[in-house]
Amino acid sequence: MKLVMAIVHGDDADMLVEALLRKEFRATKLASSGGFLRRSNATVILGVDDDQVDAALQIVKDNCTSRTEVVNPMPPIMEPGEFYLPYPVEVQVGGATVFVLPVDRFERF
Ligand code: 2BA
Repeated sequence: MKLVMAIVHGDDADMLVEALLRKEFRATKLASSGGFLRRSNATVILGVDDDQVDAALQIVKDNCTSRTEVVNPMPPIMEPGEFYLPYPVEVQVGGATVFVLPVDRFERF
């Protein structure tokens, strides 16, 4: 068994979970936020049999879209009289960042 952890855009998470459930995967959606952008995203975790990992990843791929986000960089520490004109920077956020981990043991009580 494997644990698939997919960090996805918040706007894609519900559709992804629905698509997974339609194919009879079990999934949990956790609220999370990215360390770099500090914006909320979602982490979808699912325990799957080894031979179902590729099918699960395909559903993630089909339901998650990459996006361009605009970030306003933090202004530097300024000396009196210095002038700083902040300009927004574009960052490409992937459709999904996925980790596949081995599961030592799985129980449902
Ligand atoms: P964030 O950390 O908010 O990162 C959002 C996007 O900002 C990243 O998209 C990447 O394009 C850019 N970025 C991140 N760190 C950067 C840096 N140090 N310098 C320049 N640009 C940077 P993705 O790579 O698609 O990541 C989307 C989200 O997936 C991340 O949100 C984070 O929540 C998660 N993530 C990505 N890689 C991860 C990793 N190795 N471990 C844990 N979480 C990860």
